[in-house]
Amino acid sequence: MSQSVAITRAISSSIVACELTHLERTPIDVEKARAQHRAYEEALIEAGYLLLRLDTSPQMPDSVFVEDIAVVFDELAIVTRPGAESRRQEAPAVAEALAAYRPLQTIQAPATVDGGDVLVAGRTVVVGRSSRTNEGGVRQIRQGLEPLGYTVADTIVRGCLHLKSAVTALADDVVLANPDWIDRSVFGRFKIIEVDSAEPNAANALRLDDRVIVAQAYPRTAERIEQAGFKVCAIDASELAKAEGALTCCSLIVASR
Ligand code: CIR
Repeated sequence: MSQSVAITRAISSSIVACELTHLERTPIDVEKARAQHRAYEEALIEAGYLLLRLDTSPQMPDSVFVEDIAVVFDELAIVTRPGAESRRQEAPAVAEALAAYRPLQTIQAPATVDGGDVLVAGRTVVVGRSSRTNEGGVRQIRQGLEPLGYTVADTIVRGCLHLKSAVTALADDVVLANPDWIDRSVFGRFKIIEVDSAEPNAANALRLDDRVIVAQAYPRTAERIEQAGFKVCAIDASELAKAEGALTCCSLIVASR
């Protein structure tokens, strides 16, 4: 496989009935959300990825947030068992797509994991224990990855839905974080770029090979990322944000090997 693949999933007509944890429900314009999602996919193609978009159905309101359904490593992919029951039916199609690229491991009940709670930076993995990811989920991830030489740490998620709402990796040794929502000691070995204090939700950025995709809504944080030497590409994800999703959530990156 010579080109890296980005797996996305279509926006369901029922996205208006998505799961919400920290947000009040506000009307979502499905066509506008689809246009924003297309622009996101185009940004992935422009960055050199082969796009693989999976279908959805009205029974899967949150299907666009494909990141929660798997975590992809060079050696394998872990197919999750999402914390929200409404999302478990999303897994089979994602597993089927990933099976073409990686051996699969699957999180087994009663453990739950949302991919949004799993931060990967090189050989370091940090798993957030949250309303979606439980102790059993952390244990199964550790059992799957430690034999492969990964270091797996865990931390509590507070203030937001997923660990990656609070912190994402911009490089193997750099994270972007909202300092109020993370335990700094867990990220001791990383350089931490803090989001601007006026932009608490800006910590979710999508790291690609040569650039970082950020949300247009957070220009001050984008400037900080740029000043740290990263190439930044900003896209409008405002409609998806109403479904409590951000940028990493909308793709699974399968790196070429
Ligand atoms: C959910 O609550 O599951 C969706 N409405 C949003 C999921 C966003 N995913 C992510 O942050 N990884």
